[in-house]
Amino acid sequence: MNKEFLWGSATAAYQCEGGWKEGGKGLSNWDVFCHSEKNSVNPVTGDVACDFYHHYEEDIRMLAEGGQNAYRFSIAWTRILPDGTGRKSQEGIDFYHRVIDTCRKYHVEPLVTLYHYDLPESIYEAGGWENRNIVEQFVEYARICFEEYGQKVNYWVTINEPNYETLCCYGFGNYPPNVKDLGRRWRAMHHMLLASARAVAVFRELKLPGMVGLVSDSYPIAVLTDNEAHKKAAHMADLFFNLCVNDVCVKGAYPQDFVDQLKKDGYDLSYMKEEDPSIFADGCVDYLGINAYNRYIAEPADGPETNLGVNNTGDGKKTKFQIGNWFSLGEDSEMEKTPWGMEINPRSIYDLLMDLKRLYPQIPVIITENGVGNYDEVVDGQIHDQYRIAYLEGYVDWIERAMEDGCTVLGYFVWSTMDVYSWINGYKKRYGLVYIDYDSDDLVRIPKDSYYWYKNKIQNRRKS
Ligand code: BGP
Repeated sequence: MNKEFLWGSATAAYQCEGGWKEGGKGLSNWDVFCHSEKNSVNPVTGDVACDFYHHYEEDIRMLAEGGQNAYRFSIAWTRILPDGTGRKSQEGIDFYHRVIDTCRKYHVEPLVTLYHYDLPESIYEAGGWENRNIVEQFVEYARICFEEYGQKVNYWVTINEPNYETLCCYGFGNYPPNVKDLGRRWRAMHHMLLASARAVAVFRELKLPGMVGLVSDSYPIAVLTDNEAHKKAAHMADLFFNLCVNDVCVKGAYPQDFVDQLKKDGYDLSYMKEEDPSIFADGCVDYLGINAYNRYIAEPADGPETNLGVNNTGDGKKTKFQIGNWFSLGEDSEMEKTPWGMEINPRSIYDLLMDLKRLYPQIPVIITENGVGNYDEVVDGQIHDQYRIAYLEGYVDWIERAMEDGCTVLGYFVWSTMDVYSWINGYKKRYGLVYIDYDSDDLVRIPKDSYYWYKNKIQNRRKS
């Protein structure tokens, strides 16, 4: 097993693969959503995306030439099981064998995510994550992947971001099924956590080498006023954004005050079954994957009203976010923000890592995503993305300080390897170390300045 620090970058199937109807693939809910009228904010699709389906060798080679020794990607459930369950597709299975073998050929460690937002359409139609049947359906899919690739993959992720995904699906309403109903959200998230825990148990049963984790979008929570009401709000925000996922997959149980608050809010929790605590306890992760993008400033809620504003467009406009009776989100006006209102605050990743060390001292962490989306420009065939370099430099620097202060971090992945489809902002919001010229016939790849910066950084770190 690779004991070297993992310096890599990440993508997800729907966002980069394209080939939406190739290789025997079935339709996912994102394929259908992007072709529907509901997709009005950002009326483009991932039908072709970066065409990683045909360019994977080039993309992995470029990643390796950029000094990286690890690549995080996700498997499309619909390539393995086109209908979600039952019939397997050998063509789809073979595709990921080729991707993993290509990683190995270039001495790149694959970190494989089983589920990154794209659900088989038939499962989605039957209620998706709200329907408890999905737990065993996910296990069926996970088992196939573990059995197929388990001897050549050392790092697995069951599920990407149960928190943020369900917030988008059932809170902001900007991901399918596009509703605003937090009760349905908590239910869907519960099933995701159960599915993950059951898949972890299967992984152990198969006695495979390697480690299995879950990727959690986690946020340092800060207050600008240090009084009791603000501290209470910070704790509620921590429950809402972090602890409701991280405690379950690391400690095997929800925080009691989280469940108490859901009861107080009057949610029907009958979907929490008697056997669930033992499923959670048997499915704790080997490591926690952390997607780190943002810090939140907590303030007391100004009443029972819930307001789930979101900036979908990158126009710099402010939006209100409040969970009635829990907390509301404020803003630190001193801090620089991206056009989407995300705070740029490298030090916050240090605070987050120190918090995780305090809460879960036994669990190693991998930073599975960190990066900044922007409108990049090509000037004389080059992309001078100094803002991205400054961002990444700051975050890497603070991660290294956290490691010096005792945090166990096994790896760091930039989001993203190349420009990819952004869920709400399509192809305008770019995160890649490599630029994709979407107007060119063969989707030409151009390394950005940040790609070379990252290469140097990794080389210097290896020497020291
Ligand atoms: C994370 C997702 C990624 C990626 C990233 C950037 O939450 O795991 O898939 O999309 O966010 O998000 P966006 O493209 O919406 O800015």
